[in-house]
Amino acid sequence: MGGDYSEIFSEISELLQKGKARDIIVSVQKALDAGAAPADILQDALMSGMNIIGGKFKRNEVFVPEVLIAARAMNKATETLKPRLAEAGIAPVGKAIICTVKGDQHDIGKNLVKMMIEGKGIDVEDLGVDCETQSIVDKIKESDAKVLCLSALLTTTMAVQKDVITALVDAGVRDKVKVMVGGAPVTQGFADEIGADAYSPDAASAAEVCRAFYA
Ligand code: B1M
Repeated sequence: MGGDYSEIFSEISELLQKGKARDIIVSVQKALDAGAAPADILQDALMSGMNIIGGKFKRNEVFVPEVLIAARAMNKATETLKPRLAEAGIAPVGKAIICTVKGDQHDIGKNLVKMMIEGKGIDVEDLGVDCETQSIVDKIKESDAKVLCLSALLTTTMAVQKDVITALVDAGVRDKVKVMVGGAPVTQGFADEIGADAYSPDAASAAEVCRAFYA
């Protein structure tokens, strides 16, 4: 540990931006073999590459197809990191449910949050993206999950997090679960306003906050 990984990190970032899913797995493995910390690969190679793509997307320098193949490469790379990010040997302490809300297709952040929560020894059921509010409520009714994690990446879909909480109240199951919200446009203030139990700005703190509900 503690070596200079800047060259391999920029290689990974470049491969992510080009959407080279197969090559990126090889490079991530190379970085791991060289002793780079999984959390640094995630932050300084993958997330930084995704931020560059995000900036280009915003400036109309790249378009949805390019972002999609980059996202696919990101998901492949994080799958490679998953076993190394998880804390080994912890028996499951309970169950959580995660999804991206209705109208929202973004899943990279959700997948990272899921991975980090699993790393805390919690079983996570993933309902996917663009998840119907009613199906979330139905799942909560039948499940013994203690925490519901809602991700939203669009200013339009963050409002759906509130709809889910309202639907849980209407169905009489609001007290069954703690609701944690997150995603780039979401803030602590918004979480308070909609009556969520918790907010987290990133995947690592989401895992900490989620784990605390099982204390
Ligand atoms: Co979209 N997109 N996108 N996009 N996209 C953003 C979000 C945007 C900011 C880009 C921009 O304009 N700069 C913008 C939103 C603007 C806004 O609403 N304020 C935007 C837009 C406008 C759109 C479309 C409307 C574009 C269009 O079609 N015209 C469209 C909407 C589709 C839909 O969902 N209905 C769209 C589509 C897409 C793609 C499909 C092409 C692709 C998604 C592919 C996929 O996810 N499989 C995509 C992508 C990749 C992005 C950017 C570039 C990257 C998002 C990402 O994955 N970041 C994004 C710009 C950006 O963020 N730089 C952008 C990396 C990820 C690790 O971070 O998801 O923030 P993030 O997750 C973090 C935290 O937020 C937090 O932890 C994670 C890790 O630390 N977190 C939680 C997330 N969920 C949490 C839950 C928690 C706790 C923490 O508790 C439950």
